[in-house]
Amino acid sequence: MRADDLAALREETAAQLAAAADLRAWDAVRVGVLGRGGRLTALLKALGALPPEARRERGAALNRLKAELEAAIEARRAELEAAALEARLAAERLDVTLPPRPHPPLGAEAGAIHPISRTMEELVAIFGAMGFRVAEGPDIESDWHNFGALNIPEHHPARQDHDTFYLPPGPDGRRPVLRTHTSPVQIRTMLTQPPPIRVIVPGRTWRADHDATHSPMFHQVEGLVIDRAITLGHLKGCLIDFLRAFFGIADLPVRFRASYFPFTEPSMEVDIGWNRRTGELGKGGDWLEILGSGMVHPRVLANCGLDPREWQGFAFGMGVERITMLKHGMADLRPFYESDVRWLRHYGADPLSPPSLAEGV
Ligand code: 2NL
Repeated sequence: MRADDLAALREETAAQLAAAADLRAWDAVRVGVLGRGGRLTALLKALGALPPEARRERGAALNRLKAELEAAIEARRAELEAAALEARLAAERLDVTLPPRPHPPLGAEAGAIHPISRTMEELVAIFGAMGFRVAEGPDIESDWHNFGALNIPEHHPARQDHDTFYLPPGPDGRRPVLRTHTSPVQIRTMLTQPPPIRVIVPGRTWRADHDATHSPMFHQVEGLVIDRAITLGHLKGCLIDFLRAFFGIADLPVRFRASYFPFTEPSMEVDIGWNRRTGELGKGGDWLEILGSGMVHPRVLANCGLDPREWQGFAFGMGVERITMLKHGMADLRPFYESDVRWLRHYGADPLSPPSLAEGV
C-alpha cells in the first residue's frame, strides 16, 4: 500500500486538476490535497506513528510528492488564469472601426440649433475658409457710425427708408439709434485696425417695420475687404464662391446687376438662378435677388482715415432670415421668433454636427 497510495494520489490529483475548469474548481482540488484536512496533509500527519527508520524513508518520499503536487497545482493555476484573461480580452474587445452609436434624435434630449444661428455658423465657416475674421459691435450706435460715416447725409431719404428706431438724445444732443444694418461695425473696424482687412459681421439689426416679410428685429451679415489693388474681380469671385458653397449647388447661376447704395461705387445687386414657379434654386431661368454689394465709396474710406488712392476694397450685405428661408424652402418669416418647439425641432440643426466644408454646407 505504501508506494501505491502515493502514486494514486499523484494520478488522482493530476486528473482532478485537469478536470478543474475554473479557479473555483481548482481551489477545491488544492484544499482537498494540501489543506488542513487534505489527503497529503493526512499522510504527513500519519508519519508520527511510524518507527524512526520507516519514518525517514516515507518522509523523504512524501516531501518529494509534496513538491511535485505543489508544482502541478501552481502550474494549473497559471494555466487557468491565462485562460480567464484570454476569455476576458476576447469578450471586451473594442472594434474601433465601428461607426459611433447614434445619439438621441434631434430635439428629443439634445435640443437643436436655431436655423438663424445655424446659417450664421455656416457663413463663418465659408468665409473663415477664405481668410475672413468675425467682427462684432454694439446694437446701440451713434448716428454718425450708422449713417454719417457711410456717406448717408443728414436729410438723405435713406434715413427715413430705414425706419430707424431712435433713442432719447445723449449729452451731445444727438439721438443714438438701434443699428439699421451691421455696417457701423465695419466702420469701427476700419477706424481701429490697419489694413489689410477681411471681416464678416453677423449680427442683429433693427427697423421699425412689421409684416409677413419684415420683423422689427432681424439679422444681417455684411462683409468687408480692404487692401491694395482690390478690384471688382475679387468681389465677384468671392461672392460666387460663397453663394455656391452656401446653397450647395456647384454650378449655381450668379448674376451681377448695376444698382445704387450711398456707401459703394459702383454698386451691384447679386441675383441667383431659380425657378419662380417651383421655388427650386439653381435652374429654371428666373432670377432672384439675394444680396447687395459694391466697391467701398472713396468718401467712406476717407471718413475712416484711409487714403482712397492707396487702399480700396469691396463690401456686401445680406439678410440672414432671407437666405435661410430660401435654402430650406420656408414660406414665412414669423416662426423664426415664435419659439414653437415643433417648428424648432423640424428646422433646427444637429448640435453635434457643426457645419463642415467637405461638400458645401
Ligand atoms: C443689402 C446691401 C450692402 C454694404 C452693404 C458696406 C459697408 C461699409 C462700406 C461699404 Cl462699412 N459698404 N456695406 C455694401 C453694399 C451692400 O448691403 O442689400 N443688405 C441687406
